[in-house]
Order: sequence, then C-alpha cells, then structure tokens
Amino acid sequence: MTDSAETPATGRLILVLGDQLSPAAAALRDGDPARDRVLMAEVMGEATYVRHHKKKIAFVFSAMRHFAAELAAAGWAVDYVPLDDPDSTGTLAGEVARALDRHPCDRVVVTEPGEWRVLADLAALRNRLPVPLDLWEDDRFLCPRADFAHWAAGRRQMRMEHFYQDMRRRTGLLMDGAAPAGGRWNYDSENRKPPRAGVSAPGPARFPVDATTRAVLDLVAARFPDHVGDLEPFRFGVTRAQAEEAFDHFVETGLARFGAYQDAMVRDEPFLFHAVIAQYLNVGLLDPMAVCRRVEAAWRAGAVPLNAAEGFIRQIIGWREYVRGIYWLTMPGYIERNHLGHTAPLPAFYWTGETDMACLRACITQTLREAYAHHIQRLMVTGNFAMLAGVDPKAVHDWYLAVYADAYEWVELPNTLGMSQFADGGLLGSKPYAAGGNYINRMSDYCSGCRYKVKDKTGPDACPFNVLYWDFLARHRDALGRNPRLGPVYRTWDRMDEDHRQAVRRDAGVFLERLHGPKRC
Ligand code: FAD
Ligand code: DLZ
Ligand code: SF4
Repeated sequence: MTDSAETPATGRLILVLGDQLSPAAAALRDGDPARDRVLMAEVMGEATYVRHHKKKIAFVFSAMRHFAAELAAAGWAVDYVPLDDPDSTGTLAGEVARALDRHPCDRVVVTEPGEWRVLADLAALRNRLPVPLDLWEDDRFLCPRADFAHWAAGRRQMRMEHFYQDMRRRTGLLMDGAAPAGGRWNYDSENRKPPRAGVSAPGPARFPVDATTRAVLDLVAARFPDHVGDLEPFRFGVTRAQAEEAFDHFVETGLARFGAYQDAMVRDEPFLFHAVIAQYLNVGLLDPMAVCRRVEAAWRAGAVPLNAAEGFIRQIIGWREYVRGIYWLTMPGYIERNHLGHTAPLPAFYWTGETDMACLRACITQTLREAYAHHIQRLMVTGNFAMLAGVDPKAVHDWYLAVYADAYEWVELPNTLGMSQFADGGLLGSKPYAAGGNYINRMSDYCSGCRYKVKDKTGPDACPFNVLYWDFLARHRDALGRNPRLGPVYRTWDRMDEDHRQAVRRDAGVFLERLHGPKRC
C-alpha cells in the first residue's frame, strides 16, 4: 500500500473508480486536498467479473496508477491499494470499509459508477458504514440521466436521430443559429464508401512502455494468465497528456477520411480511419465535449469536410449519450431481455479466431491482439453472426464486455443486446442489423481470402452468412414478420423458388448443428 501524505484528522474519503480518472469527476472536483483523502483500489472483483482482455486490465491499472501519481503531485493524500496488497478484500466495497478503519473520515463520497452492478454494491455498503456515503451525479456526460428520462417519457419510439438533434441544439455543436451547419442534421449518406484497393491508414498513436506500465504488465501476466487476449505489445496511452496526443494524432491524420470510410473493413487495417479513443473517453482521460469542440474547430478551419466532422460528433453526443440514457432507463431488467428467445452457446472460435470464415477470423484475431475492433466489425461481423446463429444474447454480452479495452456495461450492453442482437425487441433499432455475405463483401475485402464463396447461395461452398440470413428471417417470422421495415425482405423470400428455400433451410440447419455441436465450423 502506498500512502503519499499525512493522514488528515477529519474530512471525506473520496473513492475514485478505475473509470473516473478525471479531476473534473464530480466527487473529486468538489474535494479539498487539504482535508479530504482519495481512495483508489485495484481489486480482483473488478478485474475478474468477466474475463477481461489482458490489455484492458493493464490499461486500467496503469492509467489508475498514473492518475494517482498526478493527484499526489497536486497535493492530494492518496491511499492507493495495489492488486497484490496482501490484506486486500478483493472488492471496492470492502476496500472502502477497510480504508475507514485506517483513516477515520466524516463521510464517503463517490461519483456515481457507470455500471448498475457497482451502484448496487455501493448502495448496499451504505447501510453497513459508520458514516454517510454520498453519490454524486456523473456530470462528465452531456445528458443527465433525469433529462434523458424526461426526453424518453411517453415516447412510443426512442429514435437516436431525434435525440441527437436535441443534443445538437443543447450543446450548440455544429449549429449556425437555430439551423444545423450546412443545412442538414446528418451526412450519413456520404459515409458509406467501400474500401479502396490498397488503402493505407495512419493507425492510432502508440506510446512507449514506462516503468509504471512495465510493472503493471508483469503483474497482469502473472495474475491473469487465463484471461483472453495478447498482453503485449502494449501501446495504449495511459495518461491524460497521452490520450490528448492520441486524439490530436487522429484529428490530424484520420478525421478527414473518418466519415467516408466509417463503415469500411480492410484486412490488415484494423483501425482504418477510426479515432481509437473510446478507451480514453470511457475512463475519463478525454472529455467528450472537448473532443467535439476540437473536431468542429477543424471543420470550421477548413481542415476536414463536414460529413467527417458531423459523423464523428454524432457518435459522441448522439450514440454515446443515447445508449447511456437507455442503459439507466431500463436497468436492471434490460440485461435479461431476449426477444428472439436465442439460447445457443457462443461458438468457441470467438475466443480463438480459429474459423474458416475469413471475415470472422480477421475481426476476432484482431480483437484478441488489439482489444479493439471498429463499430462495423463489431456490429456487422461478430454481432451479426451471433444473432443469425441464435446465440444467447447474455453470452454475446459477456464476450463484448470482456474483449474490448473500451468495454463498460453502460455502453456495451445497449450496443450488444439492443443494437446488435435485437434482444430488446426494437427499443434501440427499428429492425435487426442482420445481413448476408453480400453486405460484408461490399464493405470489406475479406471475401477474396475466404474458403467460402460469397456468390454461392446454397451448397457446400456457400457463404454461411447467406443461408443463415434467410434462415434467421424464416425462423423468426412470428416475431419479425409484421415489422414494416422487413416487409420487402419477406416478400423477396416468399417469391423465391420453394426448392431453393428448402435448400437454404437445410444448409442452415446442417451448419448450425455443426457449429453448436462438438465440431467447429
Ligand atoms: P470511432 O469510430 O472513431 O468513433 C468515435 C467515438 O464515438 C468512439 O470512441 C465512441 O466513444 C463513440 N461511439 C461510436 N459509436 C458508438 C456507439 N454505438 N455507442 C457509443 N459510443 C459510440 N463502445 C464503447 O465505447 N464501449 C463498448 O463496450 C462498446 N461495445 C460495443 C458493442 C457492440 C456490439 C457494438 C456494435 C458497438 C459497441 N461500441 C462500444 C460502440 C463502438 O463500436 C465503439 O465505441 C467504437 O468502435 C470505438 O472505437 P473508436 O474509438 O475508434 O470509435
Ligand atoms: C475495469 C476495471 C478493472 C479491470 N479493474 C478495476 C479496479 O481494480 N478498480 C477499480 O476501481 N475499477 C476497475 N475497473 C473499472 C470498474 O470496473 C468500473 O469503475 C466499474 O465498471 C464502474 O463503472
Ligand atoms: Fe465472411 Fe462469407 Fe465473405 Fe467468407 S464469404 S469472408 S464467410 S462474408
């Protein structure tokens, strides 16, 4: 245990969680370094509630240690409990109770955690502590939970696009008076370019491993050998300064093409023109409003086109805030949703990448290596396949929560359960994001390196996505058949030759039996 200043006689104990690494987090912002004490704790409970990717644990621990050092340098008394503290209780609640034994305090204060699970633990802890525990609203987000609930109240459909327009007005981002900059709210129609042959992307900024990170890497290698993913090479930034440098690098090298190639997927280009900043935003090393202002300024200075700036800002003030709103509005029940009644296990190759399907192999091996995949890879390859294959949405959720460096339940769960698996029955999206091989072929260069033939609709070499797509729709006609957005698709299915439809269902059945049986596909 490290203790960087004299014990204050009274004052507050401020618990700073691993995803609250910002001096602007409410509990810290309100604190007084002369009287209050900060508690940060690396605990097994948080590191193992899913089998997090090794890079994710290393990133969080190293960023926590650097932040604790910055707080100490700024004059705070910091009580930092490392993972290998022999007296550690292994839980955040246990560490708060233990810290109060060491340092009597008037009260405990915490910025509200991002996950329901942790909030419930802290609420339960409240009743066991000798002093009050205050939870402060996390105002690093741009839409307070109460405002989202107000926006959502009485709406039959909670469409992101409507929410996003309100957020543009609320923040003033990309607004010219009352009108959206350029005259349109959304430039997505310009953002669907397929990959260009030989496209080469700048890649994210990479950072050297310092002594603090080295110690963390050794710790993670020793304590989490059975967790998923490659620990090294480790190249994430772990401080606010490095996160800002990484974002600057994106604005200068990737942003201009971010919009156009947002949906493209290219073999050996895992990052393409994406920002690779969600892991920084989600732990508090970057501020959402600041990054949006910077992107707007780049557009106003003529450095990047409007479709790129608008596309990026929509992800942050639109999708990011919207999924958080949905999470808090619907938890704890949301995690149990399974609208399509899917029960199959997650195929084992999600943990190894060993499959003949080139698109899945590329997205999964990249994920295991980098703890990163971009949105379309998550949604239209791994997510799409799991839904078409009837995998239990909870198993899919556990995988996404484990494998990405940016994964926290408040953002991961609605994206997985709602957007990618349609397990919420259409709260988040008006129809399932289901697609056959044609979509993947149009948006990527994966199919040219695949043992399957994307043009084959049935038969031993047919792309599995092709048969699974139609089989999925046929299987779920009761649940999906009346969805107006799927009307034309079902009409196409109905017009197909009966023999062909039978062949599709038969091939899909054989494939699914092999997939979910002992043999891998
Ligand atoms: P960019 O493509 O460069 O986008 C910029 C930023 O916009 C991101 O950093 C992120 O903060 C925000 N953003 C973009 N799309 C979304 C979205 N749909 N929801 C919320 N924020 C968004 N994002 C996470 O931060 N954590 C997760 O655990 C997570 N799980 C996902 C699971 C599934 C099944 C899907 C389909 C998406 C998930 N996303 C998640 C959203 C998105 O895929 C990631 O935010 C993005 O890929 C992160 O990479 P980037 O920083 O390069 O993003
Ligand atoms: C993700 C994570 C990990 C791996 N470890 C810790 C930890 O040891 N201590 C901690 O305070 N936070 C950790 N985190 C982040 C928490 O899981 C996060 O604070 C909760 O998910 C609440 O949002
Ligand atoms: Fe994926 Fe099908 Fe293309 Fe192979 S042919 S890469 S399985 S979409």
